[in-house]
Amino acid sequence: MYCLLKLAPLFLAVAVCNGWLFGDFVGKQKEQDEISLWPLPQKFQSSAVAFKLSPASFQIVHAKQSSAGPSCGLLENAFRRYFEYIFGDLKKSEKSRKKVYDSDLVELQVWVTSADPECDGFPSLQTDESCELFPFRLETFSQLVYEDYYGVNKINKTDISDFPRFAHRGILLDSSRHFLPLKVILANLEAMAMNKFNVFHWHIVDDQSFPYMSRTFPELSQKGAYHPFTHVYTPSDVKMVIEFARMRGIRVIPEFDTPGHTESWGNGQLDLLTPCYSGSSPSGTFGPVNPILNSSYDFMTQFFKEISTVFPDAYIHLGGDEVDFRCWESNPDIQKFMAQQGFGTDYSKLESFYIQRLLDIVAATKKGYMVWQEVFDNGVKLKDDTVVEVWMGNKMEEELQNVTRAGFTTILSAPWYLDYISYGQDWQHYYKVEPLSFPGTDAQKKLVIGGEACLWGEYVDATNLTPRLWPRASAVAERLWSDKSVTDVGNAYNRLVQHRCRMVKRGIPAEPLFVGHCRQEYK
Ligand code: CP6
Repeated sequence: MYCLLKLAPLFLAVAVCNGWLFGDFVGKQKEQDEISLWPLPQKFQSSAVAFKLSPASFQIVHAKQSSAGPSCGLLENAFRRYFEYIFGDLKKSEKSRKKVYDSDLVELQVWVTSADPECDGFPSLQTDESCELFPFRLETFSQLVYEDYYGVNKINKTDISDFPRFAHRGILLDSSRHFLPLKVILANLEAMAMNKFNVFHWHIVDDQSFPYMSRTFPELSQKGAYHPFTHVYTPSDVKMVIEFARMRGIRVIPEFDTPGHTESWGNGQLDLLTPCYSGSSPSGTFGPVNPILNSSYDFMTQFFKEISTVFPDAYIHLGGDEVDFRCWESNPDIQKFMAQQGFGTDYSKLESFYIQRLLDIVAATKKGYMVWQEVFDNGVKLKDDTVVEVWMGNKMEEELQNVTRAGFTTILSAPWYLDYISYGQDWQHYYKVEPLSFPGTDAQKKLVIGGEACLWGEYVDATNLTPRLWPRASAVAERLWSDKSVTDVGNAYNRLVQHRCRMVKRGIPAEPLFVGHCRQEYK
């Protein structure tokens, strides 16, 4: 009998059960309270009809009609992971029970209707109807499972129609200000999947260190990382992050921020950075990438050729934020170049000159690019598919208006700087943000494809990153996934308390929202 749990439309998960279970609603009210969907699905209808799930009889299987089968690594991996999440904490007696009851739910059939039967593709901005949404569907299924009064796992008959409101739902982590061990990155990808985030924006290098190990330019990390062996991401580390993310429907977009924020690049690449002057002689310090040397562009050509093959995503983030002009201003060669080009003393023209050439170099690798808002603000000519990231909190709505009026897609991170902390429940501020509240036409609003929660790394490393990020980022997750009308903070609080306990139960040390307890505390 096929009876419940349609997680439609494109991924149909049909559950098979032996029979219907009526009655036996002891403690039902309490049980119902314990179901906490996060982020809230677009549409769902649950009923009081409940089924038991036992690890002895329950299986997640491919439906006969499914276009995917056992050769799909992503599905097999997710089946295993969620089976473990659903039953991992059960009491031994329930785990070893052999008898199958009429009221047991015995199969979750996964019916894939997309055209990629191997599921070996990578998630992308466009393919939100393919395999990549699957891990999120299974997450919803697992969130519907609850433990009854007797410690038995149950699930109620439920119809769900679910899809994300925004296609780009990202988390920015910064592995330059502090090195983030692989384990921490993977744990947070795991937590991202629980919250239906689908983009890992990897701010991998910056002024302070260069942990990315480049095959073409090995000296960048040998001389620019905090430590050349222990504080680096090897090619196999990077591969592992990308594959671990892919299994969870998450894209990995690396950011190699230039021409500013590049101090660490200078250690391993001679003449890449601009020498700053003090009076008429070099001061021994260095500024942004030197934009007047051909060698700088030759380097970028080779470097981004490598990056375009290492990272499979269609986009690379090229940064372009916060360029400090003081060093350029001090350098007589740069001054001469400015005069030759007719830039006067407008150094943003020099910045644009550099970025324009860089964008052309990266476009030649067939990749799309993302940039921080300054690149747009400075009037650089951008490819039509460029994603502009709006990060400045002042005049944010004006910026969204301008970027979308010019026809560019955009993502919002300005309201979601999670590196800022304060006493109290700041998740509510993140939750109350409405990304489309700026004045503009429907066509303009469509260009806002999502947002990112940013956790800049000045004050975080492996010791405190995960609890600082979760569940605060969960507020952003619901804003980017659920319908615009989902705004009740009180209701969100109740669900988020339980969602946070679920993350804790699954091994993610997410911090508490307020006073209280979890049935299973962190161990
Ligand atoms: N690092 C880089 C940062 C920031 C940016 N870029 C940043 C700036 C201001 C605030 C927070 C972070 N730490 N590379 C700006 C995008 Cl408030």
